[in-house]
Parts: sequence; C-alpha cells; structure tokens
Amino acid sequence: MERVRPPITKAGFAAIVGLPNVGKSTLVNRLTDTKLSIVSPKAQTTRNTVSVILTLPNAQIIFQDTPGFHEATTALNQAFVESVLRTIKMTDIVVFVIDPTTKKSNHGEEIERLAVQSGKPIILVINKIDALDKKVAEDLVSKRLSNKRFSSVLGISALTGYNCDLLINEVIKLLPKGPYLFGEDDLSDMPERFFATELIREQILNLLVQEVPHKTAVTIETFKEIENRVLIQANIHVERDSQKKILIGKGGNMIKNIGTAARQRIEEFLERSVRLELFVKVSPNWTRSTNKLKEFGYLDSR
Ligand SMILES: Nc1nc2c(ncn2[C@@H]2O[C@H](COP(=O)(O)OP(=O)(O)OP(=O)(O)O)[C@@H](O)[C@H]2O)c(=O)[nH]1
Ligand SMILES: [Mg+2]
Repeated sequence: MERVRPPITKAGFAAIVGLPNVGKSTLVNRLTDTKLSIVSPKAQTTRNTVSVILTLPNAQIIFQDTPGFHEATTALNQAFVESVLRTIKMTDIVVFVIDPTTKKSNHGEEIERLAVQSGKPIILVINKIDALDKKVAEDLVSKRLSNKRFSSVLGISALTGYNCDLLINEVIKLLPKGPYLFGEDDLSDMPERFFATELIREQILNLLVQEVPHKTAVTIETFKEIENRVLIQANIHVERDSQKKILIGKGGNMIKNIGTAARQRIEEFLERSVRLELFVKVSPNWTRSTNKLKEFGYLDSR
C-alpha cells in the first residue's frame, strides 16, 4: 500500500525590530492583514512585544512587533529596550526595519549591531519607499546589498503593501522546519483585554498632543459579559494632576471623545456590543517605578 507522506511544514518567529516610528506596527498589520498592532504618527507607540500569527498553507509565521528601540532614560524606556533584546534572543529571524525618509542621523546602528551579534538571520527592510523617488530607493537598496550579513535587503512600503509578499517569501525561506506552534485560527498570544487597553491608548495617542500620551497607561479593571454586552471598566493612569485635567478636557469633552472612539474600535475588534467606562487616575511618577510598570504589564512580574 502506498503511504501518504505528511506535508512538510515550517514554523517560527520573526521579530520586527528598529527605531521608533519606522513603521514596524504598520508592517505587522499589513503582513498579517489585521489591525492588532496600534499605529500612530507619534514615536514610541508600541510598548509590549506582541505576537501576531500568520498561518499559510505549510507555513506558520509568528511576527513579533516590538517597541521602538531608543535610549533608556526612564524605567519605562528601560523596559522597552529589555523587551526588544529578549525578543531578539528568542526569535528565529530578525526583520530589521529602517526609515529612509527620516532626517535623523541615527538609523538604528545600535540595534543593527545587536541583531548581528545575536547570530540570527537578518532581513533588512527599507520601509516607506512610497515616499521616495524610485531611483533614490533603488540606489539605497543596492548600496546595502553588498553587506553580506543580511540574508536579503528589500525596499518595501508597509503603507501600500509594495513588496510585502516578497518579504513573506523571504521569511518563509529562513523559517525552521517543524510543526505549527499555534492553532491554525489563532491570531495572537495576547488576551482580548490586552487589545482593549491598546485600542484605548491608540485613541489617546490620536487625540492628544505632545507629552501626555507618553505619560499614560491603561489598565482594565472589569471585563465581563452583561446582558449581551461586554462591560469594560478601564483606568487611565497619568503622572500628574495637570495631565489628568488635559485628559478629561473642558466639560469632560476629551475623555468623552476618547471613550466613544475607543468603544467603536473595541466593538469592531470583539465583534460584540460594548459598554466602556473610563476613569482617570493620578499615579505619581509611574514611568519611573518598577512596581507600577509590573502592575501595568510593562515588566515581567517575576
Ligand atoms: N509613507 C509611509 N508611511 C508609513 C509607512 N509605514 C508606516 N508609516 C507611517 O509611519 C508612522 C509610524 O508608524 P508605526 O507603525 O506606528 O511605527 P512603529 O515603528 O511601530 O513605531 P513605534 O511603535 O513607536 O516604535 C505612522 O504615521 C504610519 O502611518 C510606509 O510604508 N510609508
Ligand atoms: Mg509600533
């Protein structure tokens, strides 16, 4: 009797790393056709390493969106840096993203060095190619091709999707052979309540200017089904009274707008009707307190 050979599958982790604001979260959303990673025009949007799973015929890629790598000035920033380093250590493949449109002199040399040091295969992704002249973009890619430390160099646009299928193919080539690590329908390793806090934070980033969003953390106090609706009660923590005033806004307008927009996004995500209640709390100096960072989910509580 002829035996049917099981298909050979590949599965593994691909960490998306780079400086803040280069488009890592936009890229993860594009590659997985989800909106699980929050995106904003402000740097330092992502705070936790979030795995988003793409299951294809015979291959499962776990893309890990990481916080932008930057100088550690507070305990919160230190937690970001450690989270990126831990992710590079554990991953199978590093996707190093750079933004050629930035005027900054730092293009992520430090994170590139750490990625090389890890000995993992590295794909260099030059993102936001849509915002460049075609010839300039081609020159940038060919200049980097000579660096033998990169398994491949790709010019892409996470915004338009240009060359994103090529990137997926490059990742699959480098993936280890093995069985799937998650169920075929799994989208992430994070629970629903985590995404609820992120969608609230996304609206805070969108609606408030300057420093306040960076001094804001969101915790979920209640997440339960009541009469066909999900009741979510969340605390928004800030460092100072003045920030609390800005978040609440004149006559409570700002917090109302944040609540309405966030509720709509959470309803889309959960595909259920939601009642969202937000409370603003002052937690003095939380970005510098390791205890608070643990409580808010930015540091391992071990
Ligand atoms: N023109 C253009 N803009 C892009 C592209 N990808 C991302 N952006 C924009 O860049 C900004 C930052 O995008 P994010 O995806 O939040 O960047 P990030 O690297 O995850 O940022 P952090 O989480 O802060 O590290 C947003 O305004 C995006 O719309 C792209 O391919 N082209
Ligand atoms: Mg991000």
